[in-house]
Amino acid sequence: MKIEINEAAEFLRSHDDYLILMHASPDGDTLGCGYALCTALQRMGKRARAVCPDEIPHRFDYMREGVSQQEFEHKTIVAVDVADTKLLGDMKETGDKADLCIDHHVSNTEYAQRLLLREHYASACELMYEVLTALGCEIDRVIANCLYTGVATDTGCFKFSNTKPQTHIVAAKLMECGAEIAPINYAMFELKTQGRIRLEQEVLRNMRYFGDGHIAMVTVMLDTIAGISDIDSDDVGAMASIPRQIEGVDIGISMKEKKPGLFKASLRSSERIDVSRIAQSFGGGGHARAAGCSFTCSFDEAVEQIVNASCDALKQAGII
Ligand SMILES: [Mn+2]
Repeated sequence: MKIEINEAAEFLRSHDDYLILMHASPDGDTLGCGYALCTALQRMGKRARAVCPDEIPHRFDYMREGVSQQEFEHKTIVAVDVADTKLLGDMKETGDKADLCIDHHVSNTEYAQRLLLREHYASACELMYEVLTALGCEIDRVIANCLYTGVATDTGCFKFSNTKPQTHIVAAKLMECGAEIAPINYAMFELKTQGRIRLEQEVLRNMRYFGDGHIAMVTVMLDTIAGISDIDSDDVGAMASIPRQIEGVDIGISMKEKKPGLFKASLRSSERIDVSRIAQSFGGGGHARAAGCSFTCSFDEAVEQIVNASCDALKQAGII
C-alpha cells in the first residue's frame, strides 16, 4: 500500500522497537537515511537499531555519532533506500516482513506493507528530511550530516542530472541546520586509500571498449582485489563511475566478480541511454543513468550478454 509523508510520520510516531534495514554494499544515502531515522527515533524515546548486511566502510563512521547501541527484540521493520529485498543479502527474509519502506527507486518492488515512494527525488535522504520534519524532529548537526551525505552522494555532489532545484533547497536547509559540508564532501568525493589508488591503476590498465567506443568496460576480478590490501567494497563500487568519464562513452560498465561464476554489472550512462532498461532485461534494476544486474555464468558469457544488450540500446537510440 502506498502512503504519504504524514501517514509515514504517524506510523513512526505510533510504533516502537524499530529495526531499520539499510541495503547491502551500503552507500551514503541508505546509511544517511538509516542513521538519521535511528537517531531521531531514539531521541523520541523509542528503541531503534539500524543494521546493514555488509560491513560499513569507516569513512561513514561519523554518521553513528547520534546513535546509542540498544539491545531489544524488534517489533517494527523499516527499510530505507531499499528498492528490493534482494538488496538485503542475508537479511532478505527480514526485509520481506517490512512494515514500512521509505524509498526513491522507480524499480521499488512494493514488498513492504506500507511504501512511501518519491521516485523523482534524487535521494532517499531528501524524503527522510521531509518525514523527520513532519515528525516534528529537530534537525541538528548530527542528523543534518547524515541527510546531507545521502543527498550529496546520490547526486555525485550535485553533478548528476537527477539533481533538482529542490535537492539544492534541501541541501541549503541542511547547511542551515549545521551540516558540515566541507569535511563530508572531502571524505566522500576526494579522499582515497592507497589501496583504492592501486585498484584504479589495475582497472585503468584493463579498460576495454565496445560499440565503436560508445561502451567502455572495467573489470574487477576477485584475484585483483586479493592482491591489494586496504580496499573495501565501497572502493570497488567506485570503479563504476570511471568508464563514463571517457569522452564519447554513452554506456559505462563495471563488471565485478562477486564469487566464481557470479558477476555484478554496474551500468552508468549518458543522457542518451536509459540503462535501467538494460538492467531490468537481466532481472536487475536501478535508475535511468545508474543501474545494475547480475550474471550467473562464465565471465566471457556475462561480458557478451551485457555488451550485446548495450549495443542494442545504442542502435535503438540511433547512436551506432
Ligand atoms: Mn538512494
